This record gives sequence, structure tokens and C-alpha cells, in this order.
Amino acid sequence: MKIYINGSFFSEADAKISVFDHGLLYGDGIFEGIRMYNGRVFKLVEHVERLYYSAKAIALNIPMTQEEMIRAVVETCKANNLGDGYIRLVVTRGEGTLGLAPDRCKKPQVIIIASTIQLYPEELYTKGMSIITVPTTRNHHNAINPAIKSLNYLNNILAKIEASNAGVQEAIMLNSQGYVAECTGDNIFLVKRNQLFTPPLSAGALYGITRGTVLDLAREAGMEISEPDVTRYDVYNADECFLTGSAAELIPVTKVDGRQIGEGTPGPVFKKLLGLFHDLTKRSGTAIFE
Ligand code: PXG
Repeated sequence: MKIYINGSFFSEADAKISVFDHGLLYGDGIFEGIRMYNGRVFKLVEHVERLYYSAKAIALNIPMTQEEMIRAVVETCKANNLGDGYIRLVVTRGEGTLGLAPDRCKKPQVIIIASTIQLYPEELYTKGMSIITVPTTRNHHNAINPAIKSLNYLNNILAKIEASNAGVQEAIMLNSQGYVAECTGDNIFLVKRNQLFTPPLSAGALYGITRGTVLDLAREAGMEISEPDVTRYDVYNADECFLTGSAAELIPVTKVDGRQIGEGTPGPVFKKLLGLFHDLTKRSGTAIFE
């Protein structure tokens, strides 16, 4: 595997970052997780745009333009001869000194790893997964804004540990008002009487690229969509529930906090949207080899 660091490629063994990098010392940095299908990077422009929004929010100046970043991702995929895969794009504050002061870090580190990912076991995609609500609350907007895809993922990791301790693989996180925000690494969708619902971004969800894609597909298919505040009661009484994410893609949820959702099997709206999503991944994206 060839790993991109600041414009050069390194083998896995040689791809190294300083122990004084504030990405390591303080989780001071940002990242993206991007899918590649059939030699095309899916929603690359959108991911790079979100990376720069995250950078803006943490006052980090990425030392390259968005166009250069897009080219660097494409070059890394090419160097690894990747057809289907998963790209991890990371920008850290860079090497600094002990002590928080970000202005001691003179050069952000840009890292691109082009590899693969399997987030959940295959059978959960066909049977549906069981999830729970966990006590760890989603970050408040005035703490670390949940829209920032930062390297400080402890909020989500604590929730993931709670899920794992309870024997499930994913968890619903509520916001500080008690409304459903999202899951630890996925956005959440509900279906009720053929209408599609997902919590608003103001409830503490990440501006998910897959979330946006699913909303676009549903809109094009003529479905009714809304983004209301969602409570656990709404989740339990939904006809269908599913999660979205670049790593997870679309995965059905058939049980929440011990309550069966709908018929307890992946529902028709989920299946329809999954079909539309797969069609889209086959025909769109930034081609690696022109
Ligand atoms: N919410 C959170 C908190 C996320 O981190 C999503 C939703 C889905 O967003 P996208 O844009 O991917 O549709 C994410 C996505 C990983 C990894 O290890 C990354 C995510 C989730 C799980 C694993 O790369 N981020």
C-alpha cells in the first residue's frame, strides 16, 4: 500500500507522523471517509468541500486548494490501483510542542490512505441490525459542533463502547434536548406511511454525504420527505428504520431498544432506496483512469 503524506508516497512501514503532531496529542485535526466504486471516487467533490468546511470551523488552513486535494486523492487511488475501496483523508494541525497552542504547529499534515473497509457483517445488510439508545449525549453545538468531522471522535467512541457492551454494533445518540441526533458513525432515517424522515442537522447530526444522497434520490423518486425533531417514540413506532454512511452505505435496522421496528425485516422503502443508491454508485463518481 502506498500512503500519501504531504505530496509524497510512502510504504505502510515508512508512513510516519511525529509524536508531537497535535492530531495525536490533542485530536486536533479533521478527516473524511470516502468510498470508491468501480474505479470511481463517489461524491469526491462533496467530501473535499466538507473537509474544507471542517477546516474552516477549527481555524485550520489546509496548505493546498480543493482542486489540488481532489487530484491528490485521485493520484493516491491510482498509485494503489484501487477499483473498489475506502479512502481516509486526514489533515492534522501538524507537529507542535507540548501544550495546546495551535499556533506552534507550523505545517498541517495531509495524509491519504486508500484501502478497504467492512463496517458491519454482511448478514446484517440482509437481515437488518439491532441497535440501542445509549446514555452518552451527542456533542452540544457549543462544545465541538457535530458538523465538524474532527479527529476528536471520543464522543462517538464512548457511545460505540456502550453499544458494544450491550452486544450491539451501533447506537442512537440523543442530543442534549433528548431528540435523536444520529448514530455513532451513521445518519438515521425513518419511514412512516411511505414518508421519509431524518433528524435535522440542527439536532446534532453530521452533514452526511450519504444522507444527502438518499434525500436527493427519495426526492427524485417523488417521495415525501421531512426533517422534524425525532424522539425515541417516533423511532419505535416507525414502519422502517435504516442508517446511512459512506462506510456503512445503507443498512436496515429491525430492532431498537428491544422493540421490533415494523415487520422486523428490511422494508420496501429501504429496498427501493438501496436499489437507487446502487444504481447511482455504478454510474457516477470521479474516474481514476480517464
Ligand atoms: N455521522 C457520523 C458521526 C459520521 O462519522 C456519518 C454520520 C455518515 O456520513 P457520510 O458523509 O459518510 O455519509 C459519519 C461518517 C471511518 C468511519 O472509520 C467514518 C464515518 C463513520 C464510520 C466510520 O472511516 N463517518
